Formats: sequence, C-alpha cells, structure tokens
Amino acid sequence: MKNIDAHGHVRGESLYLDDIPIREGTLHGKVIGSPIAHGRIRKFDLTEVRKQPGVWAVITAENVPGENQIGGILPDEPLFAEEEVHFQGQPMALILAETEAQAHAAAHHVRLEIDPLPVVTDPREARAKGMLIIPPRTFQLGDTSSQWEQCAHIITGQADSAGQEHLYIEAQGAYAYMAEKGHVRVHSSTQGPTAVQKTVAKVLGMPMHMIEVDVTRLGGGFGGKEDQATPWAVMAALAAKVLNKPIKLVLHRMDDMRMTGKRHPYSSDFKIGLTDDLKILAYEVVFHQDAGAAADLSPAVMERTLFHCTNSYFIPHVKATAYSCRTHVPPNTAFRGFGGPQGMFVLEAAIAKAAETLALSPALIQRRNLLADGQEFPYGQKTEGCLAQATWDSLEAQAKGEHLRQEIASFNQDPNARCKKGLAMMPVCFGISFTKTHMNQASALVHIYHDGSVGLSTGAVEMGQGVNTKMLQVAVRCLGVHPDDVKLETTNTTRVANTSPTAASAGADLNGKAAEMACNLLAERLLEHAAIELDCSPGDLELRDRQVLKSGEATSMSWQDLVLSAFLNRIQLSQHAFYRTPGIHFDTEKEKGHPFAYHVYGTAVTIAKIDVLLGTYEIEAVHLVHDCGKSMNPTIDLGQIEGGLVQGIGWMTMEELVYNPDGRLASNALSTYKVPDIYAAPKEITVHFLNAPGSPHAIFKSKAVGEPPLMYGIGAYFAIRDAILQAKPGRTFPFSAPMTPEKVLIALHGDQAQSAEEAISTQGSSSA
Ligand code: MTE
Ligand code: LUZ
Ligand code: MOS
Repeated sequence: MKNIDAHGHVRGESLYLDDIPIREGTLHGKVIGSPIAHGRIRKFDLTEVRKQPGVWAVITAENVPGENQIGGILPDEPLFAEEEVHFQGQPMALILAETEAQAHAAAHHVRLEIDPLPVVTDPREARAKGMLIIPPRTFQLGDTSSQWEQCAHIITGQADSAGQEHLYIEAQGAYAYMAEKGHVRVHSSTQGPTAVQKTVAKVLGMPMHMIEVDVTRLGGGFGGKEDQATPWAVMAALAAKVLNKPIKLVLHRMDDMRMTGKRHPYSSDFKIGLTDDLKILAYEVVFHQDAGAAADLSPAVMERTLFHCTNSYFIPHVKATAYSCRTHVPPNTAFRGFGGPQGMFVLEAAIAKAAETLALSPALIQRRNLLADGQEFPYGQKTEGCLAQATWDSLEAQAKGEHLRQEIASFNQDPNARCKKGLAMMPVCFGISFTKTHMNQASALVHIYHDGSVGLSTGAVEMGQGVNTKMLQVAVRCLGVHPDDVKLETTNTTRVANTSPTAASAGADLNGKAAEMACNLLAERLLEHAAIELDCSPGDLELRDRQVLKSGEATSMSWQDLVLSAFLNRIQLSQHAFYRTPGIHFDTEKEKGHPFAYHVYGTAVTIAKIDVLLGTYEIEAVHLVHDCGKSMNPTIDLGQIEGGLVQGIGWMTMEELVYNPDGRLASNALSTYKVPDIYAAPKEITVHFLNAPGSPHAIFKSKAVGEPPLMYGIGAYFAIRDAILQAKPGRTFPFSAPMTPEKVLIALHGDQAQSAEEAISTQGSSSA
C-alpha cells in the first residue's frame, strides 16, 4: 500500500502549519535572540521596538503568569532569558506585530547591553571546569582492568563526531488562539503534543485540560521537534493569552538554524584490547557529550550512547563512561539515533585503528566479534533472535563481498590512477523502546460511524515517516474494511491524552498496538452481534473485505449492514485502548535491566571513491541487508532505510556545523551548511530485506525502522578513510567526522600542505 499522503504531498494539497487559514486579527511573532553566547544583561530597552509601525506588544519574562521554565528533564531552561544569556540566539523577548515583516523590521530597534562572560564551546573544557549537566554515568560488563594483560594488542585513541542540523523542510512554528472560558488552542509543528500541552500549562499557570494541542502533520522532525518545538508553541500561547489575540510564530530558516539545538557533538577516548585471533577482550571508552547550554534531552541521549557503545559486537569486558558537558551553544537535542550513532562511531574508530595498526582489514575484526544469541549487552539484557551475523553473512552473499573486494583491489592497482576506492562494512544493532520505561505507553481512540466509515485517532504524529499509513493499515486489517473507509484524524490532546512524543522509532509499534487493541475489541463486539443475527457462533465469523464471513465464506451481511444493525441495537461503536510494552525495565542504580522490547539488526557495505588530487569523493554504492521483521509496508520501510542512510552519510561526510570560538553559529544558512542532495547520495543503493521472524512486540511483527538505518551512514566515513589509506598506506590522521573533502585533502597531503605553508610564510606573505 502506498503512503496515504503521497498524492497530497506531490500535488501540494497536504496541510502543514503554515496552511492553516489565520483568523482575523492574528498577530505575527518574531523572537529576539541573544546576540552573544554568554553574558550578563545590563540593559534591555524595548521602547523603540514598541514604537515601530504595526507593533502591538513585546512580551518578555515579566509577562509570564506561571513559571518562566521550559526544561523537560531538568528545570534549567528559561523560556525568556532573565539576568543572563547562555547561548547565541537564546530567546529574550517576542515581538508581536500586524505583519511578519513589521515584526522582523522592529527587531532592529532593540537596545541591548550585555556584559560578556567567558564562552566555552568545547565539551572537554567544560568537563575540566566542572560544567556538567548531570553526574557522569558508567556502564560496565566484566572487569576491563583484569584483561589488559591477556590482550595481545592494545590500541588507544580519540574519536570526535560533530553535530548535525535537522533541516526539516518545515521550520519550527506554532499558531495559538484563545477559545471560550480562557481555554487555549495551539496548533504546533511538534513531535510531542503532550509536551507542548504540559509546558504551555506550566508557563501560563493553568491546568492541562485548559490547553488543547492539535497536530496535522510535520514537514519533518528527525528529533528536532521532540522537545524543541515546545518553546515556540509556548511563546505563541503566552502572547495569545496576554493579548487575547490569535498569534502565529514561524521561525525563518536562519533563526531556526541559530536558535535551535542539533545533534550532539561528541569527543571521546577509547582503549581496545584484542587477542591474537582478533577477539575483542576489553573496551574502555569515555564520552564527552556537548550538551549545549541547557539539559533539554541530553541526559537521555547520553544514556542511549552508553546503551549502544558496543553496537553489534559482543565484548566481554566493557567500561563506558559518559559526561554530559554544559557549553554555550544552543541546547543540543534528539536527532535520529539519539546518541546511538555517536557511541557506535567511537567503537568503529577503535576497530579501524586496531586494523590499521595490525595492517589487516577491519572487516576481519568486525566479523569475528559480531553478537550471537544469548550474549549479554553491557546493560544486562541478553540478545534474543540476534541477527547480527545473519545480516552480515547475507550481505556478503547478496553483494558478492569477495568479488567486490577483488574489483576494488584491481582498480587500486594502477599506480598512476587519480582515484582510489575504499570499502567499509557497517553492522548496526539498535534497541527499540524509549530508554525511560514509563514512556513506552500509548492510546488509541476509534469511532465507527453508523454508515460504516471509521475515524482513527492515536498519539502518533505523522512527520513523513508514514506512521499514519501504518495506523490505517492496522484498522483495515483488524476491521476488514477498505483503506477508503478509514480516516486518520489529527493528533489531538483532547482525543488521546498523556502521549509520549513520536520518537525512539517506537511510534508505529506503540500506537499501532493500541489501535490494534481498540479495533480488535470493536471487531469482537460486532461479531458477537453478527452471530446473533446470523444465528451461529462468533468464533465462526470474521470480517474481511467489507463482508462478514462465516467459515471463510461470504454471508449476506456486509460491513455496513452489520454496523447499522449494531447501532440500531445500541451496541457501542467507539473504543479507546491503552498499550504498554510488556517486560521492560531498567535499574539506573545498577545500570542493568531489560530496557528494550527488541533489537533491530542490519549490515551495510559502502564503497567510496576519492580523487587523490582534489580530496573530493563519491559514495559509489551502498548495499545493505536490513531486518524489518515482517514488514507491513515495504514501500515505506524502504523509504525510511534510504532516507536514514543518506542522512547518516550527510552527518559523516559533508554536513559541517561550525561554531566560532565566541559561540556564534558560522554555518547558519544553506549556503554554508551543505546537506546531501541527489548528487551526493550514493550512486547505487540496494536494500535487501532479511527474511526474518520479526518480534511479537512489533506491530504485526513489522519491526521499527525510523532510526536504525541512519547508522549505516557511518560506513561512508570508514570507506573514505580506507580509500585514503589505499592511496597513502600507513598514514595516520585523526578520527574526526565529518570527513569533508578538505579533511581528505589534508589527510592525503597534510605534510605537503604544511611545508607549502611554511614556504609561503618564510617568503613573508603568510596572510596569503
Ligand atoms: N522520516 C521522515 N520522513 N521524517 C522524519 O522527521 N524522523 C525519524 C524517523 N523517520 C523522520 C523520519 C525519527 S528521528 C524517528 S524517531 C522516527 O521516524 C519516528 O517515527 P516512527 O516512530 O513512527 O518510526
Ligand atoms: N527519545 C526519548 C528518544 O525520550 N527516549 C529515547 O530513548 C529515545 N530514543 C530514540 C529517540 N528518541
Ligand atoms: Mo527520533 S530522534 O526519536 O525523534
């Protein structure tokens, strides 16, 4: 079945926040952000701003009736700065004007004096200064210290990965207005409607039932709207209440880029020990997470880094410690993979460095240490239905691994060739469930109207990932109706309450299971009624293709007949259902438990070609085998795999987020921040779905697919690295992602570049 949004998207008919017709009298907002990264506010004079044409008001912390506090995990983030600012772009006030242009123009008239304070943008420096968001955490398996003596090879090193801009096509925004009796209605481009509701209530000093949040769909979220859609919705709601006017607030792209947090940069140290036959005996790692200026979701992201620090490998002795470091950049946040990719990158770097030291292929170490069934993760959970080796071996067969390697070797043999090729394998193992156990709950509400049509509400937010299509498929399958019979309602806090954000790749599983329960209860009730009408037992009946079937044969009763008859017999045609993932738990004292419902596995092989003169590169091909379980929608899942892969490649190769030492985002527009386009995507992508049993905790055994494929992109980094080493065997250069063409060039010719620079400076023209 195609994505139910496909036609609407292509024809421009799908509705986003910006398509909501605005009410008469709507005012438009513009956020005033701090011009510097850290300082004490001495003077903040808005007199001139208030006099500008069209300006109705400027709202600041003084207008907040409840708490000026939006921190989700820790209360460390004011909605509007009060005495100090902690990052460049930190919201200080909201201008409201009749038009957007007027609001933006008025922002130039702020008179602001801030006494600068020292700026920290390096997480290691933050750690050294004791600037931590939470105390460090350590996950441990076995005892690493007892193992180093047994190791034939011990390799240590550092691996750094940079941040990543979400670049959802639809920027952050919200539309808020007052309903009767002081109620507030908010349309928000958020992955977390309940988080918006809760925070609006807190800031406005109102109970949650006075706040209604509605979401039609997002033009992309990627984690960037799990928590960070909230401030803009809260500002709009606050202004709506203070001014009693409808308020629209949509960030311009450059404001969005500089004011919102991104994927966390990490700087990490590793120590890995191997036996002579390449078994990894021990692994120690210390992660420094750049959390930015406030906690946001950083503690949870840090936790997932620890969960995934051994990726698809079994390592008997592990000690992993993570520090969440407070710096003066915008609070970093959820981004597809949620700290998992950062953790996996470090281990892949450690394996690559070990392989380089021993002058052998990293694939030998990788394959030798892949997880098998019944083995323990550092967090205590054991693998069940482990497919790490199965996906690897299947990929070797499908992609003709040996043949590929031979082809590359013969290509690389030409000593005069300008290009070299490299190859990297990338296995992935990702845990499915929110790591906070209590978040693994969801509800659904199903109405069957008495004409037989169906309205379905869940807590899931559609952001392009196709969750609405999957929800519709659940209803269609359980009720035996046609896709045209089911309408996916907007995600609304008055219909489905206390929702977790649509995140952790768990949206389809959690909400799908709730929808399945509700639909099955309705089907059961309807069949009981049909059994009376048809004078048989309900066990003989089923619903399929808009018909009531008896022992597999069509009866005279259609779906519509049945529904109408049930209605006339006063049988309940609406159903709510609640689902919670069974069997999961985690003890943060012991750092042990069973946090995940199941794991998703896969393996990719990436082939990169570099231009040895220019440092430019192409990703020639990615072939991968992925475990979707029993995919309920292969078209959507394929799209998620390809999209995740390319987003991961972008993070690892070309997306270079640069903050100046003064904490200002230098790459603050699409002219300076490059994301993969069709030319940067791999020339060839082949995806094989592993024939796998799925998991009973996955909806219809169709495993979660949203995040895991992003981590295949890590393979691009190591394929490029391999190509560099093919050109210049034995070279050493840092593990520092992204691997931009500049870095490739320096890795290839760094010494020449340096001597050229020295030559220039001795000629007295160093400024050149
Ligand atoms: N796909 C699209 N097109 N747009 C998105 O914003 N977000 C990703 C992934 N795929 C995203 C996407 C992220 S970060 C997550 S957690 C999952 O979708 C969330 O949806 P799911 O739980 O329904 O898989
Ligand atoms: N969000 C969250 C997530 O709050 N908890 C998680 O475990 C998680 N995992 C992935 C993505 N978002
Ligand atoms: Mo995704 S990072 O869980 O929104």
